[in-house]
Amino acid sequence: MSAVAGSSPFRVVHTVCSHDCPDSCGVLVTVNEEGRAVRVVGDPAHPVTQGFLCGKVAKYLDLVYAPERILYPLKRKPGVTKEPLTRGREHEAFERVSWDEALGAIAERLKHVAEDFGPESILPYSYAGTIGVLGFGSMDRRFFHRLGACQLDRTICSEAGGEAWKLVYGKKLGMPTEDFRLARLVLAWGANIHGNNVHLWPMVEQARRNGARLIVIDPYKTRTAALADWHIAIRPGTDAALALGMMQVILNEGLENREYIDEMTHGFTQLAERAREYTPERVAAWTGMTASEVEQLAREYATTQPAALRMNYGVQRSENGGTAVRAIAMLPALTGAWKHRGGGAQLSTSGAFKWDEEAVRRPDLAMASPLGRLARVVNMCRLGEALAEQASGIEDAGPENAPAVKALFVYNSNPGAVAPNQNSVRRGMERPDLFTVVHELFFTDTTDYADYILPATTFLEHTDVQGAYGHYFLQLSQQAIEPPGEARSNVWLFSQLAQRMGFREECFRDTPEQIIRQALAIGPDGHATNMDMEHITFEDLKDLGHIPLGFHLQPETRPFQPYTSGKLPTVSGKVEFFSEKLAAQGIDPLPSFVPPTESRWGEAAKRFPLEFLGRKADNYMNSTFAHLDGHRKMEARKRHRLEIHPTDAEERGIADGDSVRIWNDRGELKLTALFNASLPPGVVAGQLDWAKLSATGGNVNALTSERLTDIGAGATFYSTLVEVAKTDSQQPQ
Ligand SMILES: Nc1nc2c(c(=O)[nH]1)N[C@H]1C(S)=C(S)[C@@H](COP(=O)(O)OP(=O)(O)OC[C@H]3O[C@@H](n4cnc5c(=O)[nH]c(N)nc54)[C@H](O)[C@@H]3O)O[C@H]1N2
Ligand SMILES: Nc1nc2c(c(=O)[nH]1)N[C@H]1C(S)=C(S)[C@@H](COP(=O)(O)OP(=O)(O)OC[C@H]3O[C@@H](n4cnc5c(=O)[nH]c(N)nc54)[C@H](O)[C@@H]3O)O[C@H]1N2
Ligand code: SF4
Ligand SMILES: [Mo]
Repeated sequence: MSAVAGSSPFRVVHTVCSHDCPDSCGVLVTVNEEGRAVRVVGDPAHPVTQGFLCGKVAKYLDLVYAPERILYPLKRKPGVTKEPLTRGREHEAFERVSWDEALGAIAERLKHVAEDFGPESILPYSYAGTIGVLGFGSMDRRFFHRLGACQLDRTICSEAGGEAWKLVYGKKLGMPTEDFRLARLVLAWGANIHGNNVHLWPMVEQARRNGARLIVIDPYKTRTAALADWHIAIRPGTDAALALGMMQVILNEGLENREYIDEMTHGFTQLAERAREYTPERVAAWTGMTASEVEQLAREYATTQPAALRMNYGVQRSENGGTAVRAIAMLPALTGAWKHRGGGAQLSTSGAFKWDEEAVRRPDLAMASPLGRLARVVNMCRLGEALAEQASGIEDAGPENAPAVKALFVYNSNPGAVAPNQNSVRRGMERPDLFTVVHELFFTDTTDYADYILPATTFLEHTDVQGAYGHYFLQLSQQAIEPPGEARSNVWLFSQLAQRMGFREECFRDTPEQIIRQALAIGPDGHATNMDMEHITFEDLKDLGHIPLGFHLQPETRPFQPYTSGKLPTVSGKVEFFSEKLAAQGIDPLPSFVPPTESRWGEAAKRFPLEFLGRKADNYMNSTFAHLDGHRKMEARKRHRLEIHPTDAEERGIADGDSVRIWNDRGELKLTALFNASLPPGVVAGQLDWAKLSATGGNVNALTSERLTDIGAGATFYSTLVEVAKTDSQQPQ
C-alpha cells in the first residue's frame, strides 16, 4: 500500500480512522515528497468505507496541521493556579520543557506518590481518543498494572448496552453491516445512523430502493429521523416499555416465530407472562405514542422480513438503559428475524475481534507491582467523586483503607468536557495537591488543569491495528507521516516512562509491530492463531490494509447469520429471555420498565420539570473537532443552542432566539433558545461542545449526573432533569 505509484513522488499509505465510531474507515493518505500529507480519502476497496469519509474526517488535515497543535512537552509555570484558561492564551500558563525533563519529573513524582500514599492513589483516565488496539490499551495498561495504579472501569460509552446484550446473546455480534441492504424494514432505535454511523447509510438507501421502510425511534429528529418513513419521537428513557409493549402485541396476535423460539431461546414462557402486563395503552402513557402506534409498530416489525434492527448506544445512556437494550435485543429472537439474511440486529460487532488481550495488556504484571495483586477499580463515570477527598467513586476500595487519588494521568480523553457532572470533576481537578499529567493533541478543557502536558499523535503519525464495532474487517493503520514537533504516540510515551520508573520487563521495550503480532497471536508459520483470524498474516495485512474475519470471507456464498444455530455463550447456551445470570444474582431475570428517577415521573421533576438531552454533534466526535473553525461552521445552527418545544418555551415566556438559563442542582448553562416543534413536549436538547468555548465556561455536562445505569454501571447522560428560564427573569437559583 505504501508503494510509490509509478514514478509519482507521492506515496499513498493505508491508515485507519481511529475515532470512536462504529465505521472504522480505511483511510488512504497521500503523502508528498516532503513527507507532508496532502489528501485523505476513504478506501474505495473497503466494502463498508466504500471510498468516502464522513464530513468530520474528510477535513482531517485541518486537525493534523492545525496551528494550535501541542508540539512540545509543557510544564505548568510555578505559582499558576489550576483554573479554566482562556482559549488561545493557554500557553501563558505553561513553559516548554524537553521530553527528557518531563519524563524524568513525572516518573519521580509518580514514584513519590506511590511510596507516600500507595500506588492505588494514582488514577489513569483514558477512553477512546483512539480505538486502535495499541493506542487504546497496550503499553499504557502494562505500565499501570506494573505500577499498581488503579484500574479504570471504562464505562462511559457502551457498558450498559454491551453487558445487556451479552445477557441475552452471550457475545457482542450482530448482522453484517453490508446485509442491511437486503432488509425490507430497517428499524433505527436510538441510532443516529446518518450522523454517527454514516457508512451504514448507503446500505439503508439501497434497501429502501428495493422497497424497505425506515422507522426511527429517537426523541430527537436527527438527520436520520428526518429522512425516515416514520419517526417515533419517543420520550427519553421509555424504550423498555415500548419493547415490552411490542412483545405484548406480537404475542397477543400470534406473530412470534415458534420454531426459532423453541430451537434457540430460553425462558419464553416467563417472558410472555411478563409482557402481558405491557398493554399498548399503558405503554402509550409512558412513551408519548398512541396505543395504535404501538400496535402498528409491533405488527409491522413482526410481519416484515427481513427486518433489520440497528440499535446504537443512545438507548442505553439512561438510568434504565441496560434493561432497555436487553428488552429491545429480544425482539429479533421473538420474531425469528435472525433467520432471514438481511434481518436480525446490530448493536456492536466488536465481540468478533479476538485479540490476545492478556499478551497486549499484561494484567499479570500487577503481581510484580508493590501491591502484588490487581489494583482497585474506579468507575470513569464517577471521576468527580473519585477525585473528591472522600473518594466515593471508587467501587472496589481494595483490602485496606482506600487512599484518595493523588495523581491523575489522562490520555485519549477529555474528561473536562465529556465526563458527567462537570463541576464535580472540576473541583477535583482544581485540587492543588493533585498531580495531573495530560497527553493530548490540543489545549482542551482538561489540559487547563495539568501539571504536565505531553504532545500526542494522530492516526496518521503512528502505527496500529484495529477492529471495528460496526463491521467485520481487521485493518492495519500504517504510519503515514512523521509526528509534528515532538509529538509522540501513547505506546512510545508509556514505554519511555517505564524505563524511567526502572521497570525491567522486556515487554516495555516492545515495538508497535511486536505488539501487533502479539495481539493477533501470530504463530510460528506467520499466521494469526486467534479464532476467525487464522487466515491472516501480518504481511498480508500490510499489503491489503483490510482483511475480513474468517466467517465473513465469502459473504455471498456463506453469509454470516449469528444466533441461528449452535450453543451460545450464555448460562443456558441459548438466547436468554430469562437471564440465568441475573437470577443467580438475585436480580429480576426478566425485563421490566422502571422510569428513570430523573424523568418526568421522578421526584425531582417537581423542581426540574424538563428532560434534558445533552447530545453529540453530527460534525464533532464527542469533544473532538469542536474547536476547529471548519467543523464549528458546520454546526453553526445548533452551537450553543437550547432546543425547546414552543409550548414549553411559551409557558416560560421564552421567545425563539432568547438567551436562556438552564439549571439543576449540579450546575447551570446559558444558551440561546431555538424552537423545535419536533421534540416531544417536556424534552429539551443541547449539544456537547467544549466547555471553554461557551458563555458560562461549562458545557452540557455541567447538568448531567454521576448516577449509573441499571446494568453495566454506565453513564446516564440522557437521564437529566433541568429547568429553563429567560436569562433576565428572576428565578430562584
Ligand atoms: N458525528 C458523530 N459521530 C459519532 C460520535 C459523535 O460524537 N459525533 N460519537 C461516537 C460515539 S462515542 C458513539 S458511542 C457512537 C454512538 O452512536 P449513537 O448511539 O447513535 O449515539 P448517540 O448520539 O448518543 O445516541 C443516538 C440517538 O439516541 C437518541 N436518544 C437519546 N435518548 C434516547 C432514549 O431514551 N431513547 C431512544 N430511543 N433514543 C434516545 C439521541 O437523541 C440520539 O440521536 O457514535 C460515534 N459517532
Ligand atoms: N453529554 C454527553 N456527554 C458524553 C456523551 C454524550 O453523548 N453526551 N458521549 C459519551 C461517550 S459515548 C463517549 S465515548 C465519551 C467520549 O469521551 P472521550 O473519549 O474523552 O472523547 P473525545 O471527546 O473525543 O476526546 C478524546 C481526546 O483524546 C485525544 N486524542 C486523540 N488521539 C489521541 C492519542 O492517540 N493519544 C492521546 N493521548 N490522546 C489522543 C483527542 O485530542 C481528544 O481530546 O464522551 C461521553 N460524554
Ligand atoms: S469518524 Fe467514523 S465515519 Fe468518519 S472517517 Fe472515522 S470511522 Fe469513518
Ligand atoms: Mo461513545
